[in-house]
Amino acid sequence: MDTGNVKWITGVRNIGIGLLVCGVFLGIGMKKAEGALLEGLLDGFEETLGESAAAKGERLIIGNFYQAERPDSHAPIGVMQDHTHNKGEFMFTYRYMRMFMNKNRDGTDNVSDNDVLQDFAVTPTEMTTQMHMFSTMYGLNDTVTLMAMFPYIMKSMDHKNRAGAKFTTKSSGIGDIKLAALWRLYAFETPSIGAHRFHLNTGVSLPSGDIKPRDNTPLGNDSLLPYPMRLGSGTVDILPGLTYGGVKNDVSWGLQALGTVRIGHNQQGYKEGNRYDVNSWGAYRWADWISTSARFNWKQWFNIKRRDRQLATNLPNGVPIVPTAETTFEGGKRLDLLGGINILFPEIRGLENHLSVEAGAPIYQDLDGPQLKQSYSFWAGWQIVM
Ligand SMILES: [Cu+2]
Repeated sequence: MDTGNVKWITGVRNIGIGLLVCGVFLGIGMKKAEGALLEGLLDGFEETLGESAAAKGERLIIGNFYQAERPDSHAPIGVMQDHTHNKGEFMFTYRYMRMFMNKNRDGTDNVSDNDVLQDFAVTPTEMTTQMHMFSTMYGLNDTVTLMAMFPYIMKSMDHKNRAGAKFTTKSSGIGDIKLAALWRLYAFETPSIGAHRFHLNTGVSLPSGDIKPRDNTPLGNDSLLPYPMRLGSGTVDILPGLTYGGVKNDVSWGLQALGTVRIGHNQQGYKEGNRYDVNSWGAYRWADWISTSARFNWKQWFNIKRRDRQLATNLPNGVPIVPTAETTFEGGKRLDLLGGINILFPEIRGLENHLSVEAGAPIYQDLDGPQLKQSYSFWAGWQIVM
């Protein structure tokens, strides 16, 4: 079989797996009894809670998950899949993200352009990534909330070579489409302990992003761009996660762990490293319409397995071209601290409108480098709940 055929079959297989996984989510979701999955399984726990609430003259509420009427009913805008919806609720979100990377780092040490140019013919000097993200959430029933997300990505990377000449490469287009099902696990609430909500995140990322972006470089016109400039992973990725959120009076908080697990290798013959994200946040509601937040985001991502054989890594004279074409200079870990504002507008024709912004910078980053380091990230979003 020629390679064109193999790629085509792999593509069909990947899309097939994606559809199958989504179908399973939908199928199970439809059949499940409506309610949180662990409801009724925690009788002993519920009894204890109920008794302590009764002792304080309070009533225990089980299964109260979502209140749209708070500005902090949604996590800071950089967090996704943080809440579930009640049956029949629909939400539309537009998010804009801007990320800026500047200067290189190896491990936790900064390295200069000249340091990188000792070993490579070219060094990246900075990179801007922008994303427009359109997503919808829908409360299929009181157990399952469905989510779909369509990203449009724009990347631009500046470089310098040994002769001091500078050049920029760009790539843009649709990224990897994500489909998810959020499963309500449990929620309980009393006035004195606040509300505590748990849900399971399951999802798939489909290989819709271009993994063969091309642009003009000093190596030649229409050259294949290296890994960081690509718009998707090229593989079907599984997105498991667990989310906890709490609210008491004017304070809310949350904790979320999400993974991205790549399945198989993509059409270019490589596999991006798996990644893990942990978010923890706290928010304070200053008035009915405004809350501010602080968030820690820990992420770790691994190096690329195998490699793209169409991507040149060395010049004819043997000198390595650029660190971004090396599969061992892609991984890293980072802790970001972000501050955010959520604003809730008065209801218009039964629609809740949320406007949110969030921005932050790393306080720790350890990169398998030399690799460009994150400088800041910025998020803005508009959410409509109906
Ligand atoms: Cu939502």
